[in-house]
Amino acid sequence: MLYPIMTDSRMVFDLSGIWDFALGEEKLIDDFAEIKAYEPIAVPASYNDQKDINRFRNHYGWAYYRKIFTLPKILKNERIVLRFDAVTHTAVVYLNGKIAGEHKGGFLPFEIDITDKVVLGEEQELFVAVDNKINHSTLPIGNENSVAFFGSDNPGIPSVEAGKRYQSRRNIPNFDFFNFAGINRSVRIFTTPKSYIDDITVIPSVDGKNGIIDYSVDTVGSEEKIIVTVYDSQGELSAISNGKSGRIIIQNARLWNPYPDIPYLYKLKVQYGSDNYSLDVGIRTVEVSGDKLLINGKPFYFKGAGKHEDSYFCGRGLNLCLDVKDINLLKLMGANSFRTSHYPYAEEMYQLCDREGIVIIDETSAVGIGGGANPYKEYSMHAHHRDVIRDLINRDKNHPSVIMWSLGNEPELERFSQDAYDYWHSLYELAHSLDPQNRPVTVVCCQNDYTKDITTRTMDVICINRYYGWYNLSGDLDAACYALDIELDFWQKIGKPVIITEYGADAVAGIHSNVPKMFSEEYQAEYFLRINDCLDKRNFIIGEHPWNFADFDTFDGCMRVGGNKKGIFTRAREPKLLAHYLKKRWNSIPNFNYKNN
Ligand code: GCB
Repeated sequence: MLYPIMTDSRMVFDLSGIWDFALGEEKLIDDFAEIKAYEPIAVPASYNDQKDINRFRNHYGWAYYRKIFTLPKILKNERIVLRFDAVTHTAVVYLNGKIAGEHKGGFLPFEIDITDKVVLGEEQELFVAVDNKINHSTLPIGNENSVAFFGSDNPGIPSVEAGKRYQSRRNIPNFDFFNFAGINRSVRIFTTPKSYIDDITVIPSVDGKNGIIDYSVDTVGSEEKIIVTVYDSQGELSAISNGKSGRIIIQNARLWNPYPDIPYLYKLKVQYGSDNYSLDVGIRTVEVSGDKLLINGKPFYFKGAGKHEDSYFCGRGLNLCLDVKDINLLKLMGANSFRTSHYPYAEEMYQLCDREGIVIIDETSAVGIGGGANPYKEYSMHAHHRDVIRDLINRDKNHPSVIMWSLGNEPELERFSQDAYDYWHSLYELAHSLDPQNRPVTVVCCQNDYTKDITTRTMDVICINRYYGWYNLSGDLDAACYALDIELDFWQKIGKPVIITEYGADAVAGIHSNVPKMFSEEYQAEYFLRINDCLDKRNFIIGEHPWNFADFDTFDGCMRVGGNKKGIFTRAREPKLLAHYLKKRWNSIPNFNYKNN
């Protein structure tokens, strides 16, 4: 799917602004006339923290957005498309009172062709109903009417049981981040000519000094001719080709390399009839070889963190300023990568990373597939999961910054090991079959009995989240290192590259202790110092992603004090002690050949 841009054939109208808004109930209403009053709300942004009112913060069910707009009559010969970059989690879109489209899944874009549905030059009413409910069919997974993820159900105590029955219906996430909802990303109307470029796919490769771009263009319409031109970063013509698909060879190509090297980008322009579209293309290769992941043929070492889209007031809403700041902080720290834990991020972040040379492990919204039951038999997210993978790859396939796909985070892999294997392997194969660049595929595994988990070891890169010294062997870093070493012996025998995609300790900024006590900044820094010593001894460990880049908001529970505090930075991006240690460490670790066998 192409990102909406303005070209000499395309217009973009941004519908961001203050919209009309009303909170609803569990069920979608039939008649919007029932809504008696609207109040202002900012779009794009989550609605939860825009008003300091409990029913906003902890809302359960549908919410309604309304926007009146007028399109100019000059669009009469154009194709007109309404595009939502992300509505969390389920959306029903109405135009002038009629359903125009529906979408399930809160982190990927969807488009509705409204050419025949809008009246140009007249006021149009756009109405968006948004459902924030999460359950066993959604991604991420929620547990409706169940015990809280971070709570204790105290079974059998009559008063507690009675209290549970008294509780109102609510969202109970099976994951550790706040269920921010609403129109979280941009809403735009864009136009194309009636014959238009529908999609572009590029596959870069390298042949000696030359760069190769294999491309294909999907079009709709009766035009015949397609011209593809490639320009260098100075705007000089590098190569030209004709036709729906082909191979472009760039002599003495400059490669896209991760920061601090140069992430060189070419501009690929496609002309089809009167339609024009242009795309940034980075020439780089990615492959797994033995226990290494190679970028441009060289063993790469991942330095960075798992992140969240999470900020004060906006919730999970688009925050471009914070994206720029976070990438800058990663660069200052000498980092080169992050994982889009635990869902696909806004497209602007990937564009920024293409430009800044930050490597992305691109994750689906499949988090929480577990929690007691056999999710592979008892939950119903299967078909949706396949759709999410298809749409994610379709959206992000051309980004040079995207180096690997993560099918999901911390599913149940141990107790129903064969069911888990069957489920995740069919998705692994799906992802490989869909990705034109055939990047490595993984699923991120939680702390489990790795000897019983038969799935993680079969992924292209093994990604493990480990909390030795925090959730287990708490406060005892000697025992934590001893235990981690035993597990690493196991992975060494598997012979594949391993990334520690999460490890960490909560530290409340400002809590200090002379001896490293849990929750202090000193304990957090000491934790990484000790665990990193273990990682440094193993050549097959090809990356370290502390959890989390910054403190983030999550839902109420007795395990969290004002959010998850495992950040290297606070939620306001102030450094903890850990940030200074990591900055020194990462700035002295090269991108390539950090560990040689
Ligand atoms: C995990 C999860 C992450 C949590 C983290 C924690 O394993 O993947 O979503 O936030 O642990 O801090 O507990």
